[in-house]
Amino acid sequence: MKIMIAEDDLISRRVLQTNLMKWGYDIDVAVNGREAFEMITRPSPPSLLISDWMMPLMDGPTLCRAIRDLDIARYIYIILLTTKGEKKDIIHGLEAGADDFLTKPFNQEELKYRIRIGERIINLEHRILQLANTDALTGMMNRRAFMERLEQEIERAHREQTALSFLISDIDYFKRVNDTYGHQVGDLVLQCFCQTLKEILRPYDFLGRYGGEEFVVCMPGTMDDQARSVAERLRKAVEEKEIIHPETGELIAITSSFGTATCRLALRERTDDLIKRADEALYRAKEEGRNRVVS
Ligand code: GH3
Ligand code: MG
Ligand code: MG
Ligand code: MG
Ligand code: MG
Repeated sequence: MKIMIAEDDLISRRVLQTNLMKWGYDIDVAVNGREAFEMITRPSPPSLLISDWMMPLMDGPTLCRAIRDLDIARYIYIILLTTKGEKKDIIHGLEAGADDFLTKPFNQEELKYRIRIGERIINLEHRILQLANTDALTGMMNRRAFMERLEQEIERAHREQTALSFLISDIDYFKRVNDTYGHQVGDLVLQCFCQTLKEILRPYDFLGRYGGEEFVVCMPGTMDDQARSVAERLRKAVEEKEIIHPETGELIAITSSFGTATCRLALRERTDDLIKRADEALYRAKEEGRNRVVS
């Protein structure tokens, strides 16, 4: 876990640095509030901040408030260090968004265990986010998380005028798989299907489970021809994949259909319309006989 120290006093900073290193943490150091704030807005911010109250340029409570006003994905747990032990100061610090505080001079062992409390909360948050965003069966992004990310990517595509394609895939006659082999084997087939897609996708493409046996892929920076060829590679990989029945050893063959659509930048196309076009293409792929890609 990465901890940031924001402290203008050299001696206090050194003591904190030494102890945090001894306790095994990664450390970022800032010598005043403004520097701390700037570092926090950069990529890979710390999970926990230990901040002095009195600092030049920006004091601890102001730093707290500025961090809480930021739109960042992860919560930063803040411990304020203060010589101000009075109730009204403590309330002021907590009001500004601090999670905890220690009155200087403080016991280093106490700090160690207060950091532990912060770690527990951060880990819980991490776990909750993971559960909220992940599909339990496949481990992929669930529909909600995917849609959130897709919205962001479409916004970016419009802002930067870069291509973006989207595809939706649906396993053909999946109900038969369930009917023939049972729901548990159906689940396994879903996992294999998803894994097959994932292996072929490029690092910047992202995959989500849209519904039962429907998966969606966002391909940033991808034009329509490229999107079709990605979909075609996925289709072929699924067709060629040999899924082995875990008990009987039988080979279970599946195919899948794909609809692709490329975002219409000139029309400032919205997410709903892009999905609708891909969905209509998928519908045609089914109509035209399945195991194919339609755009
Ligand atoms: P089509 O080619 O038209 O797509 O036919 P299909 O049978 O795949 O279509 P349909 O959408 O009618 O059936 C999808 C089936 O997927 C029905 C549902 O029971 C099954 N299903 C949805 N979610 C799960 C799941 O999590 N596990 C399993 N085993 N089956 C699921
Ligand atoms: Mg100070
Ligand atoms: Mg169907
Ligand atoms: Mg289906
Ligand atoms: Mg379906």
